[in-house]
Amino acid sequence: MKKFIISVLVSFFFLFAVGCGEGYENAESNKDEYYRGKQIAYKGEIKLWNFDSDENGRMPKDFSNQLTGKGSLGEWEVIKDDTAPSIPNVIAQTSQEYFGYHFSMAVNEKEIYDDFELAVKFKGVKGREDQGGGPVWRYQDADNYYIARANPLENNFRVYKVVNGNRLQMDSARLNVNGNEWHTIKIIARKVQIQCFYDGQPCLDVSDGTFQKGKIGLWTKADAVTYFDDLEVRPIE
Ligand SMILES: [Ca+2]
Repeated sequence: MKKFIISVLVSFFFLFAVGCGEGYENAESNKDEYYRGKQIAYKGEIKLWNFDSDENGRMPKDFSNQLTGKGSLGEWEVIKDDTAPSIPNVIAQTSQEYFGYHFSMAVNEKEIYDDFELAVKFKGVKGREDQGGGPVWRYQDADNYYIARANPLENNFRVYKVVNGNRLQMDSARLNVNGNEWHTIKIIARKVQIQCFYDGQPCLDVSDGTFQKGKIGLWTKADAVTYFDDLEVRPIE
């Protein structure tokens, strides 16, 4: 009985300490054992995009406006935000047109990454159909890439791959995603292993080898108005 009580208490501790519900356990069988537990060895330079010296009202330097699905391009622009993690600027997706299956992206055209640690801060501002967003990586073109996003309307955090324009969910975790607050999504991509963190907590973990390297960017869905700041990438061995 005592053992049972202790195990229940431990389970509750992990449930609340980790902050990610269902989904993480489901991913256990997908873990890439070779990379699990291996120390991360960094290489090259850390790149940081804080958008603070980019011109307001325009797409930041070296980024392009991209779209998967229906409708017209989103409206990405650098704007001032007093709550920005690095002031004065953030990059924002401000279009509120709703087209259904419609993913709007700001893609960096300068850098190509294979294995890396990527972090970005985001704030879900509004959206009736959808809110929130997240980073894309190993982007080949507007129909082929990986993406992880957190959604304040659904209170979940998910990782997908988009192949030939079809979005396929790979893992999901339930958690509280508060709108109008800044949160951090971090991705560690090592060969086929993909780990996704929400506010520092490991939540999603999958193994997939569809894309080995590519561009990085930012992503929103439907009519989500979302701000992003401090996109940082650190290449790893
Ligand atoms: Ca900034």
